[in-house]
Amino acid sequence: MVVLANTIPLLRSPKACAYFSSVPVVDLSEPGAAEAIVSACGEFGFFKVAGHGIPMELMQRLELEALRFFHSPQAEKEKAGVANPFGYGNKRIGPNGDVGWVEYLLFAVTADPSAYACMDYSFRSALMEYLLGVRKLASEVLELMADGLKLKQREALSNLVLGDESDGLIRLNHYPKFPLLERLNCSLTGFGEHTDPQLISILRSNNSTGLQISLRDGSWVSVPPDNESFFIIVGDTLQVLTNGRFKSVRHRVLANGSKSRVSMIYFFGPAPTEKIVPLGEVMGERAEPSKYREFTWSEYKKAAYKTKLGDYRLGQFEK
Ligand code: GA4
Repeated sequence: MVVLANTIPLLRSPKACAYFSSVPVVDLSEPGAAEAIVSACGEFGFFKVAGHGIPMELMQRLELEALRFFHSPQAEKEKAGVANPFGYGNKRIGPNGDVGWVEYLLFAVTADPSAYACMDYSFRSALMEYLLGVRKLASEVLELMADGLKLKQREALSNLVLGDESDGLIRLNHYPKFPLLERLNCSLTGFGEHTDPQLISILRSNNSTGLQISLRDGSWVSVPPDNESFFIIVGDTLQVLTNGRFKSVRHRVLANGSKSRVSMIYFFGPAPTEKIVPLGEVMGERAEPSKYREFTWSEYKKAAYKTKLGDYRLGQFEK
């Protein structure tokens, strides 16, 4: 009864949501990948990556380790420390009252294994290998993106988020089953709608539905799951760097209750002191004025943590 009472604010009546059957898919090993990335980022702020070369075994290992953690006793999980913002979180998202039908682990990415001391050896090593693989993927994607944008320096974007001082985060989300939902013919807000503050986020999930994105016309579509691929989400900072040419995509997760969902998302942010302004080359080509005032990543992050999940965070930085 207590569980139900606590989750009532998260209940949503089912609204038919179209399947997004035309998710742009970019095969990194094929010619034309750079152009396909630029076109998907402009139209949707979202695409799927195939041909990425990351072994399925690496993804599955982390998924199983995460599930083992989330199925351990509550007291064990809480030993990771209550997320503030890092650690183990249960239903509470961020510091400003947002809630969702989700439990998670959130950490800063570092090469120092002691940062993940709350995990046992096999969990930690699966995580660290996964992070290495996804970093390599990020550098490939961002270099192709720079090619597609015709930037002189291919590493202009990847250097921003892969340097020693860069601000990467890893989030492991578990949306538990909730069998009663089917009988109520309802779904639950797993993770409310929002945009990601960083440049890009790379998401991988098990084969369960739930992720939805908002299209340009404001309609919501449900993304067919694909546990062999990665989804790239354009964040606010990349929107600014491209002066709005790329869109940070609003997305959310609705839990259907019949199958548990596990996702892992690596958020690629720049160094705290990095100045964020539209790239000269992107502006030059289009000879347009900057739509945003200059800010540092640490300013943006500080401002973001004062907002609610669904707020339009870029508003404060528009000219
Ligand atoms: C959204 C994207 C990432 O999950 C995250 C989130 C962060 C958090 O959970 O601590 C925030 C949210 C996210 C943006 C606004 C603030 C901060 C919760 C919240 C209400 C880790 C991030 O970087 O920003």
